Amino acid sequence: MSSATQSNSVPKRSGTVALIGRPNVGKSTLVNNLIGQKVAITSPKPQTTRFPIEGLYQDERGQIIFIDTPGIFLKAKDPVSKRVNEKALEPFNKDVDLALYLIDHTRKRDFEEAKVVGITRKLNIPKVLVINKIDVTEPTYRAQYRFLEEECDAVVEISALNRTHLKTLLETIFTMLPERDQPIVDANLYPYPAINLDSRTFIAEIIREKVFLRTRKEVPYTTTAVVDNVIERDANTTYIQARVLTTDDTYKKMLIGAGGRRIKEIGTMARKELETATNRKIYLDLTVETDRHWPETLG
Ligand SMILES: Nc1nc2c(ncn2[C@@H]2O[C@H](COP(=O)(O)OP(=O)(O)OP(=O)(O)O)[C@@H](O)[C@H]2O)c(=O)[nH]1
Ligand SMILES: [Mg+2]
Repeated sequence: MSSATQSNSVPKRSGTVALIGRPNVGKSTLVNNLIGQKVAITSPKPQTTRFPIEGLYQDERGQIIFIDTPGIFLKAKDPVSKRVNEKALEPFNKDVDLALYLIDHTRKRDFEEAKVVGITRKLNIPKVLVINKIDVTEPTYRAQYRFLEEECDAVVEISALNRTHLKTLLETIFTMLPERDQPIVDANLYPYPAINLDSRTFIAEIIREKVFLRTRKEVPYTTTAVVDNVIERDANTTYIQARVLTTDDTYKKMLIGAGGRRIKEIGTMARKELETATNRKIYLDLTVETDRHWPETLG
């Protein structure tokens, strides 16, 4: 290679960046808004994300594989919570170049945060402390988190929801990633949408999000969604057959709602979002079933 070429070429930086944090701090919202499309479902309820989800970001500076993870929580007693908590840490057993430790300054530091601090301290990789929800000024417990600013290699304040300072965050991440001559993934392996989920899983996640948004208390935590059939009827129309599974008949009744109104509402919300995402007409046949054993399928 001639010296002229060498001096002109800016080395690219690429790597895998995993998020870590308590439930509800805004990890999935951040990944979606960094990537610019929905890869992970979000809701005001904790424990929305149940397994790690990857999404690819790339520009002239290089490639970043973001890994959204389930929030880490203290009391994991039931089988679903236990498994979800284990899954939160799985990405860190693989090659992760950088951790984004997200905190929500509007919530008090507590034992749950202490657990996350303990886990994060053991990670032998660079860490960026991401202070999220700066669009909210009151209440703030910023001072309780100050010690973390010293422990991490960089600090960035953002609003994931309003996309504030996301450019600064990306710039910080790129400077901390290793230089690599080659792309780390073939971008063609991440066709639109740029996620590592097959479409059935993605559709099931959208349905599960609507369950989280439209049911109360423990109901969302007893449920999952399964897609049985996706049939392309013609160039513009897709027929989807799916089920919401719950562990108990009582919850099944709540999910169906009076006169079937609740499940109809969940189905309509999911259908509309899928229509927007795919630009196709969607028929969604959605039913509710009791299956006490579905948590065993969490893997
Ligand atoms: N005001 C405000 N709300 C935010 C911000 N980021 C996320 N949220 C909200 O916080 C709630 C939780 O967001 P999620 O992205 O689902 O949080 P998460 O960390 O992925 O949660 P789990 O998957 O349960 O671990 C949602 O209601 C979001 O709209 C932010 O910057 N500002
Ligand atoms: Mg999440």
